[in-house]
Amino acid sequence: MSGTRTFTMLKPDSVESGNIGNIIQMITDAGFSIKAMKLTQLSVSQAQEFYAVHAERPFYGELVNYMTSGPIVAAILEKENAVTDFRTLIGSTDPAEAAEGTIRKKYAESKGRNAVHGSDSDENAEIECNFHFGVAELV
Ligand code: DAT
Ligand code: MG
Repeated sequence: MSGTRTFTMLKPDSVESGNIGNIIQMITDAGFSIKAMKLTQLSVSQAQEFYAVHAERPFYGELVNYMTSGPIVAAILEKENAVTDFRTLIGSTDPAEAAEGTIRKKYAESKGRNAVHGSDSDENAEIECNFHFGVAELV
């Protein structure tokens, strides 16, 4: 059975460009409820750990630099089929390939600076929620 929680980050480009209000509106309009949310900034070691699965990829250094370049908004979202439905809402990694009406189509600048993160499986959603939030931070 599909899980009901996913994890998101509104990435540094979204905060910098003043789009976090619009993006949160899209998320709640799509039926997600916010279980936890904070403005924070990743350290280099946190970004390296979060994206460890990509450590061998050529863009890893650029990705870590970018994700630590400014504040992000981290959040836990709840909805039926949260992981799948949120991946649909955000659209393809590359905004040039993202469907109309998706967050990345509207707000992402490029494949690297792509506005928003969404967990790719229920297992990773749980790991990522726990990475950023403690039990006391959940409402
Ligand atoms: P997604 O964020 O859609 O799950 P991913 O897990 O494949 O995509 O990659 C993680 C992030 O790494 C992605 O959001 C942006 C960056 N990235 C991926 N492929 C890239 C590439 N070819 N060039 C630059 N950055 C890339
Ligand atoms: Mg991914």
